[in-house]
Amino acid sequence: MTTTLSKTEIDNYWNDGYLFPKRVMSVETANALRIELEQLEADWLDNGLTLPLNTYKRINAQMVMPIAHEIGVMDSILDVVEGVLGPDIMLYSTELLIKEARTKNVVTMHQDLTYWGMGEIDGLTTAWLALSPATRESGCMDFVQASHKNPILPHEDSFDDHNLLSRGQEIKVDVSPEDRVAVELEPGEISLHHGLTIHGSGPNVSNDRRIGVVLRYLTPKIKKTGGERDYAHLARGADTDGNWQPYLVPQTPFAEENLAVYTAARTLQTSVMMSGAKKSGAFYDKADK
Ligand SMILES: O=C(O)CCC(=O)C(=O)O
Repeated sequence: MTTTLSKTEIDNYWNDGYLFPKRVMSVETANALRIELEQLEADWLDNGLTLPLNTYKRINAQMVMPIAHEIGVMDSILDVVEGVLGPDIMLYSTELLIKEARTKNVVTMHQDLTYWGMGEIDGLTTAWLALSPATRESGCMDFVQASHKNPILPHEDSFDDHNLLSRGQEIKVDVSPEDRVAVELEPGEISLHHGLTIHGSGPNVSNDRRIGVVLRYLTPKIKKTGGERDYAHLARGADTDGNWQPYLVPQTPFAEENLAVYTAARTLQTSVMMSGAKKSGAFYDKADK
């Protein structure tokens, strides 16, 4: 499948701070991935993992779940990403952002780069792949057009139980309903968004799970400020700068050696992500999300 972006699509990304929908696989392939993922969830829900299964799904799933790494390095997705980041691409994280049917979990409006210790950069983009229909009813994302032209704006932490974000952070800006662009996607389609684009999503009031595979990509030039080198996998091209440590690519789910790297990355990222937070503790440790 050819998914290279046209000049117009690339211009749209930089003007709007997002681009969608872009088909990167057939509906059949997306359905097959969903079945594989759901089998893995069934196999591992109660299988003696140290942390709740949802924690591994929520962040850095690419380090411990082969399917999450394999989706992150799919050529059809990297072709799209190359249009905005260029030929050298690192996979930083795969997050399986699943909202179960008829549940209240939301993602408040925020800018991704707020707590990531990377500054206000253009060299990070997120590809959000739908493995089930992402609709207004199922709690698809909303984007605010051209909001990536802002710096990082003030955010407030709520630590709300129904918020899927690490600190329940919400941007301190009123976003009116007319300024929200609903990112409806069919299985096998992706959206792309810039790290400063204001976005969020509502609850899933539908009768199906909303399954998003959230892929974070960086150029190798990006460097985290301070601290130890974080982990990222060279997905395409060359690592020109050595700012990131490679992680061991998982061959089987939750292998001991992969879990060790997962724990190291979690410790390192928690210290950056939770810096200055009023509540302490590791992030994404709830069993129900
Ligand atoms: O999946 C969602 O509803 C929100 C995802 C999100 O915040 C992101 O991809 O940065």
